[in-house]
Amino acid sequence: MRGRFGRPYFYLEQCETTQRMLDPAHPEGAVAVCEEQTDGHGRLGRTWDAPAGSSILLSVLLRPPAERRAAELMLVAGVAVAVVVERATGLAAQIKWPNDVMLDRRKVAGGLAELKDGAVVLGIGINVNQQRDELPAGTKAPAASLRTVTGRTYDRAAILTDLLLELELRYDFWRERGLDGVYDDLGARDFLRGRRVTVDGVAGLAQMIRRDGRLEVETDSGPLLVESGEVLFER
Ligand code: BT5
Repeated sequence: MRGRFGRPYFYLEQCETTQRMLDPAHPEGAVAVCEEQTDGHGRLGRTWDAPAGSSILLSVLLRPPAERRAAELMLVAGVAVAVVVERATGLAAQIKWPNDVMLDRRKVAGGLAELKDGAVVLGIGINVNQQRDELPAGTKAPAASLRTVTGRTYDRAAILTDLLLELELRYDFWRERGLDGVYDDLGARDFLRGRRVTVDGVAGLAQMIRRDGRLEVETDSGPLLVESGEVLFER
C-alpha cells in the first residue's frame, strides 16, 4: 500500500462486520478488511452476503470537512469503485444512484456510509470471484461478480490496493472541490439516466445525477429532486 489509506490496516479472517472494526479514535484512512462477515449489512437494516474468501469487504474511516455532505461520499466511492472495476475487467461500469456499481446491468458492488462520533465509516463490498450460485438470489437489482460477468478470476489484493489509491485520489478531489471534483467521471457513468424508475412509490423517468448529488426524476407532476432513498428501475 502506497498511499495514506490503509494506515493502519486491520485484517481478520472473520468478523461480524468490517464497519465495527474501526472507531473514531483511529486516524483518517484507517482500513478494515475481512474475508468473511457474519453480520454484513447494507443500508436500512438490509444484509450483505458473500461467501468467505470470495469478495472484497472493507471499511475506511474518514473525517470529511464539515461543509461537505456525507451522503455525497457514496457517489465519490462509486466513482472510485467503478474506475477500479473497469481497470480490472476492461469493461465499462456504471454507478446506480446512490450507492451501487453495476457491470452488465447487474450489481457488482455496494457502498454504505455510517456516521460514528463525527467520523464517517465508509463500507464497500465488491463481488469478485463468486460463482453464479454463490450470489444472493431474488435481489431487487440482479447481482453479479466480476467473475460471472467476465468468466475470469481475479487477484483480490491487487484490486484492493488499486481501490485504496483511487479512493484516496477521488476523496481528495471531493474534499477540495466537492462533487464538482469527481462529476465528469460520475455523470458519464450514470446508470439510471433515461431509465423508467420508481422512487418511494412515485414513478418517473430518471434524468440525471445533478451536480449537487441529487437524482432528478421527471414525473407526471413535474421534476422530482431526490435527496436519498431507494430507486427501483425497469430492466
Ligand atoms: C449496499 O446496501 O449495497 C451496501 C453494501 C455494503 C457492504 C459492505 S461490505 C463491507 C462493509 N461491512 C458491512 O457490513 N457492509 C459494508 P443496500 O443498497 O442496502 O443493498 C443491500 C441489498 O443488496 C440486500 O438487501 C440484497 O438484496 C442485496 N445484496 C446482498 N448481498 C449482495 C451481494 N453480495 N451482491 C449484490 N447484492 C447483494
